[in-house]
Amino acid sequence: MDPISSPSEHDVLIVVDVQNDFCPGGALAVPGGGEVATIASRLGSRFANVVLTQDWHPADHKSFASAHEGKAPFEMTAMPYGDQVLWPDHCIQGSHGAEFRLTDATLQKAQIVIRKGFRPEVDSYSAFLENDQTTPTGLAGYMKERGLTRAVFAGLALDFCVGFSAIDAVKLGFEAVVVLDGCRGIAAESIEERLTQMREAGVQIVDAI
Ligand code: VGL
Ligand code: ZN
Repeated sequence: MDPISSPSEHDVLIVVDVQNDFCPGGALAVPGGGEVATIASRLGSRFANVVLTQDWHPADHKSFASAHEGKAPFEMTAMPYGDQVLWPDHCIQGSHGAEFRLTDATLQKAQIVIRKGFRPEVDSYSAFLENDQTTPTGLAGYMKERGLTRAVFAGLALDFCVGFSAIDAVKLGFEAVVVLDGCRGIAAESIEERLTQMREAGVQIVDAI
């Protein structure tokens, strides 16, 4: 069954990190990020199950360049779990930038909000596993318990949180679909890299329209 036009009760729409800081005017603005809310809303109206993720960092989070002396945003650093991009301060817990930029319809439809990136020492792109590749967010258990077997993704950013979420979904035994026109990405190079990795992992990439 086509998950976009007629999702089943086993499908879940996962709306990734559609928050003020990832939209124009925000601290880590994704080009065109503000356009995602409308498409997420339209998609969400067709789904019985909607989950939101929310990037949710403490002010001293180690993924922030400001936490590393002499480092600037978008430089790299080595974390105990591997290489890590350093970001501008963004999505700080309780801040305006961390609030959702979604329609009321989507917010009301959401059944659970998975917050991630709240451990100061570990970043978390994927909605399932933090960047150490071992700490679970709880989403896989939630989906299993609810009989949700296929995850359909829209949101921000395609090359980071959406991409790694979809790849992890497949690794964890779910089907994964990314709605390309329901996503926006940070940079052309990382978008290409992630699209290739997603295709290799067996993620289905579709358009909503
Ligand atoms: C994200 C970078 C840092 C994302 C979150 O939502 O894609 N990217 N934190
Ligand atoms: Zn973040």
